Amino acid sequence: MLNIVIFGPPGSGKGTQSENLIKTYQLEHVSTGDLLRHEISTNTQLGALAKKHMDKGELVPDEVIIGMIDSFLDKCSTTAKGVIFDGFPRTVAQAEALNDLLKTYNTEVAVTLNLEVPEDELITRLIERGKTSGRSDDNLDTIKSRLDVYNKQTKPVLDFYKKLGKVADIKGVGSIDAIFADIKQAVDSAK
Ligand code: B4P
Repeated sequence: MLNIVIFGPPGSGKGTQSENLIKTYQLEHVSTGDLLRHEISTNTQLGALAKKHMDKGELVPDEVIIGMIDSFLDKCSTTAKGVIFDGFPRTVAQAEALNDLLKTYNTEVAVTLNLEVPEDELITRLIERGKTSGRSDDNLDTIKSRLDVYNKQTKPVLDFYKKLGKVADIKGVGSIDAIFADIKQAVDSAK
């Protein structure tokens, strides 16, 4: 299986480039952010819990997220050629859990694509998206909290994958197609 983690701060292009990855490699795709927003829009108990955290720019507790990934893998593992993990893992505990879960399917992460984008560009993109997205977390105060949470809780995940030799740094500024060309090169050499 070709398992890819698409990694980066909020607004770095994870969701955007995941769409290109899906088209090119026909892999399964899981976005924890999308799963959580689905729970919120369908008014589930999990959605209510997630909303409390997401509106403040905080991470949703690890056990909730790991449970969602566990059920996702349970449903797709027999047919999938591989999985794109979009916005997951976001903590070292999530990365360790993913390793353990993938081991049970005799597979592992092939590459972590680390999208690098300067903070002022991230803020500009998310404010712009906020004008049309209807997302309650795309406002300046929440964006600043999300960036802070990324630097403190999520960035250490990179060291976890660096120790395993599984990180490809990708310059995430420029045209979506030019960025994807670099992504494709990194994925093809990890295959
Ligand atoms: P996510 O849904 O993952 O949201 P995100 O970080 O903002 O990234 P997204 O993929 O949506 O945006 P993209 O960079 O593609 O998470 C939302 C929240 O859910 C988190 O804050 C957290 O509370 C919770 N959550 C999710 N996963 C979790 C986990 N594992 N553990 C705990 N909590 C979790 O794009 C942003 C914008 O940039 C778009 O408008 C796009 O059009 C634009 N853009 C993209 N590429 C561009 C380029 N090259 N140039 C110009 N603009 C570009």
